[in-house]
Amino acid sequence: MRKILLIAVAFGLLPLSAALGQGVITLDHVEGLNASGGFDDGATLTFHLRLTNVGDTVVAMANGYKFTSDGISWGSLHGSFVGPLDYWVCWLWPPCPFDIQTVDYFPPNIVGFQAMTGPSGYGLPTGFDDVGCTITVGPLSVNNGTYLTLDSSFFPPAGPWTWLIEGGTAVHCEWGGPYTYYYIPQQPDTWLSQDPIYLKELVDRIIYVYFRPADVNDVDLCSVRVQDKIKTYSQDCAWIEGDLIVTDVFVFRLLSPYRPISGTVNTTYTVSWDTYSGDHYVLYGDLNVELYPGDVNLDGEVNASDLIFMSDYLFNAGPPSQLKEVMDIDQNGRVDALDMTALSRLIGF
Ligand SMILES: [Ca+2]
Ligand SMILES: [Ca+2]
Repeated sequence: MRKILLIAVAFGLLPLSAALGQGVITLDHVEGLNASGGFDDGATLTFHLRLTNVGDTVVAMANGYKFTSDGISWGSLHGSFVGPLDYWVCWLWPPCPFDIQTVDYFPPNIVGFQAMTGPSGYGLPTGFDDVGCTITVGPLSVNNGTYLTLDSSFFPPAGPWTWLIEGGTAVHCEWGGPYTYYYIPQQPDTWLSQDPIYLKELVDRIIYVYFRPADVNDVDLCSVRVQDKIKTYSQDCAWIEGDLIVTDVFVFRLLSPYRPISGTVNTTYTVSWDTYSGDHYVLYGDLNVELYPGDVNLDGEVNASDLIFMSDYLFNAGPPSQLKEVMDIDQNGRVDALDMTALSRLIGF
């Protein structure tokens, strides 16, 4: 008899009564989202649906769900009864809420759950509040789309969204959705080949900037810029190393906005790029500088050659240091003969 009632409802033969407040199906949580709270291209998402019954015992249910999007497609849809409604749990440890459960698929975007009590089922009891169904969708393919929405649905052939209580009365089950999630690629990060930067240790004054994009092959390598304007130094364009993109910059160009540098610098830099798919990205990374006062010729040593460099600058019209502020050994704001004395003392002469 109950099976006949369910089928009758599923085919739309019974009118729905207006007994509101029976219960609600809500989205408990989603597995597969990234740290940004969105989904990546290629992600597989599992929606966990919570069934809450605040009315009479439900002896049969028919609930359908549909996915809509603006350009997101997926490999497959899969629905399961889980938790107390799991078929195998019921089979091993009867009695259970429902004896008969079916998951129906209507490609490409609808999945329906039907269940009913039989000889041993006791129905979804008053006060039931647990995750009872999951829907897994994926892998997702992002084709210029931005969102994926899960909503309630009638499903063919005219299967309504309803619960039945004892006596065959169809009652209204509320739906907490629709629930929408967005394509928000996991934000990649960036770092420098040296942090903090020790100028004396930099070979050829070059520092490398690394970042991890969502797809290295989608990066326009010639669009990569550090600090919004600095192009790759040693080559025409940035290059790929595994799942990273690398660009290099002449360190004094990188540091120029922070000069004069008279001590430790703690700030951030940016690296930006365009993708072939039309997006523009900007990332922030840590930029810290440690100075070695006295290494005025920046050759990695603090010794007599620095005294000669300083002397040439002060008295023989020699070139200044590439980081002129390091010549202000006594840090009084001027570079003069007193710094020669201070440098001599620093070196130990
Ligand atoms: Ca030196
Ligand atoms: Ca000085």
